[in-house]
Amino acid sequence: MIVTVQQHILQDQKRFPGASGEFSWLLSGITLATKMVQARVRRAGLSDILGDAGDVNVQGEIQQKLDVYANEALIHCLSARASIGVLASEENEEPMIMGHCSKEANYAVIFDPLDGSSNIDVNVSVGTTFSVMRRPDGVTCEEPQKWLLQPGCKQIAAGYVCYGSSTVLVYSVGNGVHGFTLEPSVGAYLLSHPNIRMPNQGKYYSVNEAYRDGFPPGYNQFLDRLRQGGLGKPYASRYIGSMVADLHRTLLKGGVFLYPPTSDHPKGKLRLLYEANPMAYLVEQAGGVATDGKRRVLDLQPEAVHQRTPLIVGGQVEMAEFLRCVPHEM
Ligand code: P6P
Repeated sequence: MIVTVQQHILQDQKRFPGASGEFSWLLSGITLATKMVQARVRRAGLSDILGDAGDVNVQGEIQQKLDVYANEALIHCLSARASIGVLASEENEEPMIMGHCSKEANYAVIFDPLDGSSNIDVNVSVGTTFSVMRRPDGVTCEEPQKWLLQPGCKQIAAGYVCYGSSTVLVYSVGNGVHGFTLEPSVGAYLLSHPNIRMPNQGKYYSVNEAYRDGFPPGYNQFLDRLRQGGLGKPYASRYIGSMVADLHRTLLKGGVFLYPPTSDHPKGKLRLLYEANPMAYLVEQAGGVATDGKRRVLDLQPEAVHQRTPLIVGGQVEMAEFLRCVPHEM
């Protein structure tokens, strides 16, 4: 049976607080923007023919860097949703307060418009991530930080779009994780991965091993255990270097993904609000575990919109072993 994301959301959104079509309308801003983005991502290699960022192309259009284009598409599409009062983007230093922000604007959307964009030139999958927070009671439109700096457990929805061999949208509103594949000929996201469950154990670990000399104690012991068959069959390694793609594989196939603290990034490289939180929300909804190496990611109290965090996500078996090797406060 063909189910579009709009149909699925309408069935789902009774779980969405204050459901009155708000989430389906909010999510339609993301689906529209990501369809626009994927159309450009698919043509990225043609930019030298069609004009590079800042150039004027043969059609007389000003060419934009893809991440600038993606950011503007998301801001444009989401600003048209009256239920959204605040936007925050990886591309914008400061949060954006919507002009229509008033009492019925109850949601903030935090997003990374094009994660992994440095990979585009070599045709590697990239992604868009998003996280939806509800305005805390008593908070006004003049206090956008208070809408944003909430622990990830307060998210009411989260998801990503992976621009890979196909374009896949994965989201959750708190009752399971569902995946939709874009059918380009009709421009609709069709349900392709209903109720995604993360395997208890996988066969891959995913980490940038170039940094292993700077990992904190216990991490290399954990990785050696996986590699040497400590959890049964020895693991293989898969690392794409594009978080959304690495985490999409980990969600579907199981295993473990790590971006640990490193000597260059002692607080980790990935961003808490719009990379770690949405991914941790989805992983937990799918039955997996997500920590920062000490605590549950979704319990972390953010101090700044662009703060970084280490991120380790995996299935129950791998993460039980990780917690044995690396002491946590959980
Ligand atoms: P490294 C891409 O630049 C990114 O932000 C994530 O998508 C990815 O997981 C990470 O950086 C890769 O970082 O240090 O391994 O190249």
